[in-house]
Amino acid sequence: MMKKPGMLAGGLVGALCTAPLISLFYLGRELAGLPFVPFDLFDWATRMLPGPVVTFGIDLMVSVIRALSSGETSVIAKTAEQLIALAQFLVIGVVAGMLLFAILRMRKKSGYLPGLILGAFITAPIALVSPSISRMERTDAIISFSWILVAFLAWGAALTWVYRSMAAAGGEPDVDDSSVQRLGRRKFIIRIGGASAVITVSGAVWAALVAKRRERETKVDPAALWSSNNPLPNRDASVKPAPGTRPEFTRLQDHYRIDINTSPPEVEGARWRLKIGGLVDRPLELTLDDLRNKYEPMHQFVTLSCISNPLGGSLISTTRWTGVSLQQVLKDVGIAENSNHLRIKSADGFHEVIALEAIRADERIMLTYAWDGVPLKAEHGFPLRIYIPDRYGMKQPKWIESIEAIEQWEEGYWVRRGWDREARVRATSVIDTIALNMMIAQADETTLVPIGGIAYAGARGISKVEIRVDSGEWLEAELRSPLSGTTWVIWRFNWPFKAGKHTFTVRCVDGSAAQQIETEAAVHPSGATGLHTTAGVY
Ligand SMILES: Nc1nc2c(c(=O)[nH]1)N[C@H]1C(S)=C(S)[C@@H](COP(=O)(O)O)O[C@H]1N2
Ligand SMILES: [Mo]
Repeated sequence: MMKKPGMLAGGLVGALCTAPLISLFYLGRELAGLPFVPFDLFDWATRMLPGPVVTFGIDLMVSVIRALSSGETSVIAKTAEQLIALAQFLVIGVVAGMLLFAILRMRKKSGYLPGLILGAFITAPIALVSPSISRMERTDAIISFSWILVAFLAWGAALTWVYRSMAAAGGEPDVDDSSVQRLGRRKFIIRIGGASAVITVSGAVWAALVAKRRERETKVDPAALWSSNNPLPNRDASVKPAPGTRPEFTRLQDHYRIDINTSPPEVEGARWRLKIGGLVDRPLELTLDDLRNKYEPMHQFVTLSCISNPLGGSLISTTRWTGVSLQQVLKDVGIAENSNHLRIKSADGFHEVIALEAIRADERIMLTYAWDGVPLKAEHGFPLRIYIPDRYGMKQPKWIESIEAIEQWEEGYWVRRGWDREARVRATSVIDTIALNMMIAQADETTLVPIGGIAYAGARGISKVEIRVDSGEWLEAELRSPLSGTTWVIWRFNWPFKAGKHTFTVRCVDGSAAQQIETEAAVHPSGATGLHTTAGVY
């Protein structure tokens, strides 16, 4: 006679029942926009964990990615996050399976009640913490809650059924299922594994096909992009980028992405309203069309950088932003005398606070609804985000839902988690290329090798870039006139080639004559500083 199945079996069966559950949630999301629980749980955890832990996790992930690959850090980071979220959920399933088997083992009769109770017990906290449910309208939230409840009840029942089948072989009196007896426990588990794999894979494939189709449908037509139809304003600039320098204008699909969401919040444009309230004379609700049509559109070439961008990193991009000056919109609401700040809240629970003084002083601060001539992509903040010159991305909410005029300054999302209050962009310069394959022969028999890259100092602009070869003198590079006063500047230095092992170092001076900080500092808490170098045998 076989023994009752124990915790080890519980863990295994937990995994085998949780994998199809993940697939089912994926299908639910793609077919009906229901919450994808594994990501919700992960997102909740990142919002709840103490700031230093999250920061450590992000830093670690960015360094591992940079050490292991040359791909786009932000894309790989999102994928890694998603895999961690799935693993986390699977582990919860394993632990719950162990727990359930342990409980069932202790009971004389293994009815379905403990499994159902476990399913319900798991649902309650998940539904409570799910950031996607908390963002929903009431009825949608109820539907989503019910879906999660039913899914977990089914999961609890499935686990129990497997337990009972296995226990039957162990001679449990009230269970008369003899299939396990016939098959043997090992074969039975293999069958369960097979069924689990079939459901998991077919569900995931179906969901992926639905997702692919929607992606095709919502794909932006390249012909609609501003950059497909217009030359860049500095096309005639005399300084040409050294071959191999990153594109001066980042293609939309290549723009880095960083936010606190494993998958971006999906905001429905037609139902969305920008609510402006708090200490104002006339609270306002604006539709997307109001923003597009009632106000003079404003276009700005903008370089956006993440404060977590390491020295020479790829979390920095440039495109053309379109929106309305916040000054214009605020005129219509009438800010009350006693109001000093605006609190901006986003659909994902992110928030930031900006001083009204800063807005009054800078008409470039802009509510942005389009990038490169088309509506913002979901992951970049559709329908509305803000642009604040000279600040890192952490100060600039995407997916904006409301703006409230308030009296006192408050900490924003990342400030509360230990990052810089101002998050003013620190000057940085980067070597992108030593273009050895593009040597320029000179009349005097020397050869020049173009070296190039970018320099960026927020809205302060760049006044000088210098290059040092090995421990030689600092030599001035040429500056290409930039797309605007707030974008990165492309620099180029024609290096008189000398074969051998060399180290190249770059530094810059910003538009207010301040030298780039040479002391090395990590990204936390105020952005990376230090000089970028490239070394090799040439
Ligand atoms: N609502 C919301 N806005 C946000 C964030 C976020 O997590 N949620 N992340 C910020 C950070 S840290 C950066 S660097 C920029 C990145 O914008 P992008 O992903 O469009 O490049 O968005 C900012 N705005
Ligand atoms: Mo960021």
